Amino acid sequence: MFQLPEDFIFGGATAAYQVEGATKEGGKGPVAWDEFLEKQGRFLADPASDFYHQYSKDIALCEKFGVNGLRLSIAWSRIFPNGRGEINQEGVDFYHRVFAECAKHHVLPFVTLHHFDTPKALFDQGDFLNRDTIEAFVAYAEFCFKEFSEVRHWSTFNEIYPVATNQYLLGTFPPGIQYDLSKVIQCLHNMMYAHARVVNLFKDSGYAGQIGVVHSLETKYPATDLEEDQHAAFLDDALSIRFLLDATYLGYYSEETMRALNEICEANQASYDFPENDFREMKKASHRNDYLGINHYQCHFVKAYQGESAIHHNGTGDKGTSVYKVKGIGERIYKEGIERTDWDWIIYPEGLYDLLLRIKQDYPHYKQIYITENGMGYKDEFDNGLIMDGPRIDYLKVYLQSLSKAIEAGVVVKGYFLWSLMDVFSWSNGYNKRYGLFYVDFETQERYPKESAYWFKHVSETKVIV
Ligand code: BGP
Repeated sequence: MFQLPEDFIFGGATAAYQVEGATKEGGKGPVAWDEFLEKQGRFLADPASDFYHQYSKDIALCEKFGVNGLRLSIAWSRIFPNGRGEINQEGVDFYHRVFAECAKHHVLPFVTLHHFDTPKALFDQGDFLNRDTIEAFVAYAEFCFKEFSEVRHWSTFNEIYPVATNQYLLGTFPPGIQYDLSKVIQCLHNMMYAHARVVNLFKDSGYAGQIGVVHSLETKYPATDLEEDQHAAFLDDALSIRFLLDATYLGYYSEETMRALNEICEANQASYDFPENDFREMKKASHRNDYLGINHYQCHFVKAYQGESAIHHNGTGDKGTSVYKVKGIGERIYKEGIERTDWDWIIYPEGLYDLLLRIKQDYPHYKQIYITENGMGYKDEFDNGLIMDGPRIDYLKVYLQSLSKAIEAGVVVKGYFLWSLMDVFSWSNGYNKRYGLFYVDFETQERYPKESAYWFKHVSETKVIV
């Protein structure tokens, strides 16, 4: 029997830009996404799930369905429309109302400061490639810590690796640049340094509560036993996992990480600048993280690849259209007999178990882990208010079982946030890739519990995964 601890958080995850809608309402400042999506012309982040107006409905649903934690982010540009300086009181009041509603329904808020939505004013000046953005981020964080004292669980960033790679390698996020490894690496480092600054600020000022960071960690396996494939998996892992965990928990990059990084740079004629002083701050923060948030959906099988970079992002749900080959790193492939979603995300729950055990071994002072995102993108069918999403339940079941095994093996995991609480807007897929426990009719903004919502409620109540 697979079980989860008594005091476990059974949460639902969201992000401001993906649920709030109201992108031009309530004094909110612009973000780069607004213009990027308009130009792309496929879909917009309005209305999304209209959480800006529907939040009390969503939080009431949490309570009803055993969801006792809500992961959400503050939209930086709702607080500081220009990224810094003038404060938008309407935005501040909105989040106070949301947190009050959470308290009323016994739902614990886990708040992320930055979830892919840097204010446009700062983004246009280089986003986190410009070190000035780091200073603005620290000031914004300080404002939030002082203002929102009702929040006790903070995360600095959501998914530093996808920020860097979607912006500068895949080009699926604004500014839409491809294959620029120098920018990828610099962005990773600058954001990890910004994280350290904010952790140190939080601890030095003695704010109540806990602080951590949310990383997207997708386990890498060699496609075969061949030495060259093993090396490709090592390189892919070094850039996407080890670099971030070293920065978070060591405060520097280990020799092995630097070896991989330099090899990748050489192949791509890329370079980086890691100012020596940054490491002082990062080392100080490395033992002060209260928890690690892990977003984990899939794993990758990696094969050696010698050619030029070539990536096709499957943002439509046409199975089999993904291509991911990166010069100097490797090629991600599918494996016969291993299932994947319509968006080509490989379903391999052992990947979560292996990842958790590895963190316990390599970074033993990690303290606590929350799975801050896991879930299945699916083209749900709406049948007169009934949504039978069996494949999603199957997915959740095997991943939660894997998690339960890792806890049994001694990994400290305190909670699990299912992505997503309700159907949301997806950055590069729009509205047909649904993840929610609650189906959203985006025209009427009605919510309908899916079969998975009833299943999740049962698991939350019994702590048994069946
Ligand atoms: C994570 C993000 C979320 C969410 C999720 C699903 O990377 O933190 O914001 O979007 O992935 O991704 P997608 O919407 O591309 O399927």
